[in-house]
Amino acid sequence: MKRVVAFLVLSVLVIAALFAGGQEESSEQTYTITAGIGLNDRSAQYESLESFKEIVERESNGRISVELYHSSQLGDDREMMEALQRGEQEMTCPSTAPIVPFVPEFGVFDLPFLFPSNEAADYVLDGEVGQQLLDRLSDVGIKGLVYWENGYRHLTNSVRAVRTPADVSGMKVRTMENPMHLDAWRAMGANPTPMAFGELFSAMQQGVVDGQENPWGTIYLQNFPEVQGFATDTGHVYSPFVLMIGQGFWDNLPQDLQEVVMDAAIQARDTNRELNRRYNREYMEQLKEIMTVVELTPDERAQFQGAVRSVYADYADAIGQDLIEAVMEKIEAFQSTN
Ligand code: KDG
Repeated sequence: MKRVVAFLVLSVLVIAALFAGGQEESSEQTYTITAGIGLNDRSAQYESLESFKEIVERESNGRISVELYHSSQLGDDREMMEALQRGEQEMTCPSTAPIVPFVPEFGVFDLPFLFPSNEAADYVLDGEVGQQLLDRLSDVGIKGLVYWENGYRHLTNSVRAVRTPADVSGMKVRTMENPMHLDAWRAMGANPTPMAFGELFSAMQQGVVDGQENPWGTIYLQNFPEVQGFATDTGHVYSPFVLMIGQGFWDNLPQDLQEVVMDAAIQARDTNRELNRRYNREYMEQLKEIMTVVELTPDERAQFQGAVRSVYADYADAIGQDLIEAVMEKIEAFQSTN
């Protein structure tokens, strides 16, 4: 009997030791995050990803390595999000506009002239409404980490100096692949075409489109002045970026590594906003040296605002009137205390 008990105890100990060994092995498992973006390696977005990579690799003691790809090397925003869903790529960072086909509520951030300042945008995005939307991404197999910044978008074109909506009449303007952007440009009188970012430069070069709209940093760093002679500080929409990771990959990461990734995403967000704002300021000044930059008067800007107002009512159902009101209330709350 004693022998049987001793045998059983020994067996239990051996099995326990085996399991303990297994756990140790899994905590030493290594992971690779392949991250891709559409902008090039001179962008604030890429530099911020480099900072994310540096923090993650250091803080995970090499258990996570991050590989970076720029200039749509891994595909356009929509394709990369689909690759995240299939578990074929781990990370990307699109503007909110191409997220709308996946989660329609993200359209709220594409409403023209919504955010009065970068700081008001930070307040809403980093608050509960922003978080609510990030959480909605898990319905489509994606974990939304944090908001980074693309920034205020401005019109450039190869035809004429634009001061009023009448000046964009009939102009072929490339927009991001999002119906609200198309409708907003139609309302301003343009003839818009949706297109992935990776195709934009050659479309402008070949005259497939006359113009496009992007933040100053992108206009400068992607060499758009080579094919566009005119810019106008329309600032018609503030474009957030969403740093996102495949939900399957995320769920498989041990908790301590999830914390490392989330902390790095937040630290790199702060770097990103600081860098992006500086770039947008500095590159606007540099653009003035190489292209005609029109700065709108308040009255001229009001004409653009008036032209696109209809979009708010037209998209209330698709986005949800409650959500639009919740965002506007947050903006008002921010404005009244700042
Ligand atoms: O890396 C981000 C880009 O892919 C894209 O979102 C940039 O604003 C953009 C655009 O115009 O497509």
